[in-house]
Amino acid sequence: NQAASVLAADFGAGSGRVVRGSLDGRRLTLHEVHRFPNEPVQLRDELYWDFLRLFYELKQGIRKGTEGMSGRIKSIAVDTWGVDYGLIDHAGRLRGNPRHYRDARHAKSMNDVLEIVSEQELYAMSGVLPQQINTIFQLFGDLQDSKIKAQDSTMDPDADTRALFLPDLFNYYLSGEQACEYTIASTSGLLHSGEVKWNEPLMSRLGLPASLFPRLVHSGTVLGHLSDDLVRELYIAPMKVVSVGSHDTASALAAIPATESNYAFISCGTWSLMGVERDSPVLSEQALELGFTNEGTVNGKVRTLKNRSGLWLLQECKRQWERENRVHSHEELIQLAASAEAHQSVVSPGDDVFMVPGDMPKRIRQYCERTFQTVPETAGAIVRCILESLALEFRQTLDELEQITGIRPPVIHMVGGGVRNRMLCQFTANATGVPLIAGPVEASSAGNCLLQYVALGEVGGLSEIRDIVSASFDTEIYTPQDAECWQEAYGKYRKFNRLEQHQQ
Ligand code: LRH
Repeated sequence: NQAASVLAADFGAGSGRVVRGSLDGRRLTLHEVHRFPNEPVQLRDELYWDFLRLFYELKQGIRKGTEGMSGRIKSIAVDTWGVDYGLIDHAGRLRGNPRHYRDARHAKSMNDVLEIVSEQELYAMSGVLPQQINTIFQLFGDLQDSKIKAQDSTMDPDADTRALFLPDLFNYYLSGEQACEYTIASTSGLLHSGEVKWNEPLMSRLGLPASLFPRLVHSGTVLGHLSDDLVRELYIAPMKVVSVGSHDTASALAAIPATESNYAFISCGTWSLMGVERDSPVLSEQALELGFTNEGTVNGKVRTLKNRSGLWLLQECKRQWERENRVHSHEELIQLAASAEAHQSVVSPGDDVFMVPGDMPKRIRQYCERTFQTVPETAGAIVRCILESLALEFRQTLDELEQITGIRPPVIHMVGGGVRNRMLCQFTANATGVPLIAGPVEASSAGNCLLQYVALGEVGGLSEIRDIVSASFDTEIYTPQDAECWQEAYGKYRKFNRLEQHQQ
């Protein structure tokens, strides 16, 4: 009597994986069957995702994940990073590769939109913090480049161009069904704040046609079945295609093994998303000023969070050192950081200068020079500076969460790849003065699998998911240490941040 399994495809901005999840009683086990790099392609001054390669990898994953399972895979679901989308024509053909959220065009598109609708209005209407990566700005850029026809242009053969967020695009080519899932759509800036509903008045003000997106569905919806063509091509048994929390962050948060209320979460990978789960969005002026956004959770509620750079700086430094033939393994870098001197310099990891790919060690040095700090020269000093800065930014975010919600979270749950970085976990507990519970690492895949079981009627809902995660994965607790020197470091961090803001 072997348990039925599901396949979860989790696409991150740097790599993707297909995982087979099996629920045996109340225990979920994950088995990674396929892992692959996700490398964007720069084409002149434009940056794209290689969608066809990603779809190829997805098929490889399905093939490997079904091997030897003789029809026991019930379903598949996809989750990806937020905001990006592909355009398809009336016949469902892909109209070019999806743009990358780090494409340089988006800064201009954002400014153009803000001439029509102010930041305050956008925030009040959508609950989403205006950031240049947001779908709303990217789509406006497409409109200006005539990739999308304006709302009032009738008689146009392209009038029924559709936009599908990346997970919805994968689902469409897997199943033939077009739908937008709530959590991924909530990253767009185009929903009514806190509601599962397209914001048509907002779209109309920008000239975006209401027909641009298909219907919205809740997380945990069975969309359809793997298309017959794919079943034949892959030589596998049929399976269902499910929309889970299609935004990777939403899937990751579903897999937080929380037993207490009012906890803060950090979902840490390339990005770090830190916030709290709530029944309704926070839309105050203060929340906007402090940079908080409101996105959707798998149970149709809201996560109020800060969307900031996570391990991106470290990943980019590593890439730069590789280009210079100074290859360091991740473990080596952490060891070097451990022996570097503490609290020498801090940067603001979310600063615009760190946004686009490039020579990150140089940009970090320049940042420190500009702010009259000790300039970190060695790899160890740079890595230490990045990890301390991230931890201090988490401290600031925790304070701000208290300011905007009136509640100080008594504990932090960290999930995602960042959990592997034990130094970052300990620094975060130290900087915030709050215990940190770390794990699971593969939270997005776990959340993805368990939402499929909800859609299949085998798991009851979110609180059952959390129980299963607690029973299935180990977590580690980090207790705060060295309060005094971290408090001092925090004072320094605040000072340099203010200095930076004044100079801009
Ligand atoms: C993290 C993430 C984040 C943002 C970004 C574009 O992987 O999904 O929540 O939306 O990618």
